[in-house]
Parts: sequence; structure tokens; C-alpha cells
Amino acid sequence: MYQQRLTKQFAYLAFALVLFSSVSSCKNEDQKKSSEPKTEAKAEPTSKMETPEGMVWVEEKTFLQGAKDSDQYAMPREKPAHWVTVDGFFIDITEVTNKQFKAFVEATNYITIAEREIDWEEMKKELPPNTPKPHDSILQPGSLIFNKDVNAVVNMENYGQWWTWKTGANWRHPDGPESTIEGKDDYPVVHVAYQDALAYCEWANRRLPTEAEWESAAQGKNTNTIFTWGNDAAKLDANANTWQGVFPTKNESQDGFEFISPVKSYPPNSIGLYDMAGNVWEITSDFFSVKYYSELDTSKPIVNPKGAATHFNPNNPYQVEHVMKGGSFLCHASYCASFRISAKMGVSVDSGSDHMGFRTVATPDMLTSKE
Ligand SMILES: [Ca+2]
Ligand SMILES: [Ca+2]
Repeated sequence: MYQQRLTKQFAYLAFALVLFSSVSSCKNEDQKKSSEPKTEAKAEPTSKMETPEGMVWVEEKTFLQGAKDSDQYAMPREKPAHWVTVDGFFIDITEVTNKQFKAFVEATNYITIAEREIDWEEMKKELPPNTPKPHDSILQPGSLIFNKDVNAVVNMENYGQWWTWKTGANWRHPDGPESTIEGKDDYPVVHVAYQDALAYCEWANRRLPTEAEWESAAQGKNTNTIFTWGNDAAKLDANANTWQGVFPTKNESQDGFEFISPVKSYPPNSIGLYDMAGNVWEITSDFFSVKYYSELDTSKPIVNPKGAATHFNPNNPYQVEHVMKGGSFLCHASYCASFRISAKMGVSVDSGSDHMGFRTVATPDMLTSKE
């Protein structure tokens, strides 16, 4: 019985290590007024550098970061919208794929966090004080996967109902030890944590985008739209792999994919970027702080913002979290609607799952300094 209780407790705690710790703040509040625009979006000449394979150039522009006034799904942490100026940069046209990540691992013998032995002494630092140590049989390498068999939920605030800690789940075995990525070279890599993404970036001479860079890329040639394809919510299913039906119990898959999809399965945005909405969440370099925007000086555009000075999430105070963007194949309008450009959630630096990956960016100075 004690074992069973511990198991349940650990399942909850393991989840607390990972995702959606900020979901309880999904309630709307009165939106603060954004400051008046001080500058117009401007076109910059495309970099004269040769564009790296698999990337596109995002031009410098000044735009509204955060939730737009007309966004009915906007959450407090996305407000107020504020003007930012972001320099031009290159960004991957797709989420990093299994093929790309495999090349990194083969070159470096890197072992992802989900594949490593769990160090309880380290883990407990990220849990509430006096959390009892789970049985060793539970403290095994693994990751979080969506529970595809969930058929009823009693409280949407209790996300532990549709998440399962899966021993043996990692990027090579996305659904657990029996699963493989054979034949899935062009699927996004998953079960990679922020720290794993950083290691990939270091090897590839890339870095993670800031949240502002990510939003600039998601806007593309559009001007301050809610979605990466524009403002028409009815175009969601044609443009992104998300969830249709009743989340999390009934997935009607009208968009063509029940769960994860190969990259480029949906149309690109206006500058040729795929899956900026949906498929897998994408990690950014910014700390996740629910109060970051509300404390900004928005009297003039902020140039190349790099996010909050530190992380802050009252629902997950013991962990360092970073911002992830774009939502995933699990996103539904009834549950945070994270397929919007301004939407965000926090994820701890050492946690991955089967619906989170990343894409990388590069600036001209990074590419020339490597010559
Ligand atoms: Ca889908
Ligand atoms: Ca995505």
C-alpha cells in the first residue's frame, strides 16, 4: 500500500518536474493596454551571407510581442503586448528532426537526460522539502508520455490524469522501450530537455532562439497577427497539428494526425517555417516568468529582449524553467490554445516529454566566427 502510494506520489512529482506547471493560470484577466507603437515594422536587407542549409533569414523588425487585444485566449502571462525590435537572424525551417539529432549523438556519444540514471540527491532539490524518496524501481531513467488510454477526467486542473512517467522512454524510444524511431527520420526529436538542446546547439554551432526571436519568426511577413498564418482561427486545422474533439479523451484528428507528425506535414508560414504552431513545443533560451511582461517598461520598444532576469512560477517554485512556444499535437482551444504566437508555458531545464522538441537559430557573427 505504501509502495502504491509512493508510486502515485512519484508519478505526480515526476510530472511536476516537467510540464504545465503554469496551467493553473489559464484563466483570463482584464487585459492591460499595450503602449502605443513608436515605430513601424521595417524591412531590412537580407543578409549577404549564404543561408545555411535548412534555415531561412528572419529580417529585423519591430513588432508587438505578447498577446494581441483581439486574442480571446490570451493569458495573463502573455500581457501586456509590447513593442520589441529584434535583429535579423537565421532559423531552422523545421523542428530538429530525429535524423539531425541522431547525427549529433553519433558524432559526440551524447547521452540525453532521459537516458541517464536518476540522481535522487539532485532530484530532490527540485521537489518540495521533505518529499520522500520513491522506491528504486521507480527511480529509473525515463520520460513523460501522454496517456493515450485516458477515457475520463474528473478535473482539468489535474493534468496528472493524462500524463504517465514511462521508464525507458527517450528520444530513441518515444513511446517506451518497445517503440523505435526507425522510419521516422523526418519526425521531430522528442524527450530532449533544455540541457540536451543546448548540447546539440553547441555541436551544431547554433543556439536556441529567444522568445522574441521565436515570435518574430512566427510572425514572418505578417504584422502582429495572433496565429502564424494570420488571424483566422478557422484555419487552424489546415495549418497545424493540434487536437480536435474533446481533450484529453477524444481525438477526432480532423487535421490528419492523431499524434506527432513528420515535419513539413502542414503548410509553411509566410517565410517558409513549418510547424511554428503545433506538432511539438519548442524550447527557447528565455527564463519562464509569469510576471515578466507585467514588470516591463513598455514606454519604448525593447531591443533584442532576452527574457526575464530569472525564472518565476508560483506553481513550480523549486525548478529553473524556460519558455517553450508553439504548442503541440495535444493542444486544443479548450485548454490554453497554445497554438497562438504569444502563448507560452514553462519547462524545467532537465525535463522532456513526447510532445516537446526545439529548433535552432544562428546569427551572422556565429557563422563567421566559425570560419
Ligand atoms: Ca492532430
Ligand atoms: Ca512546433
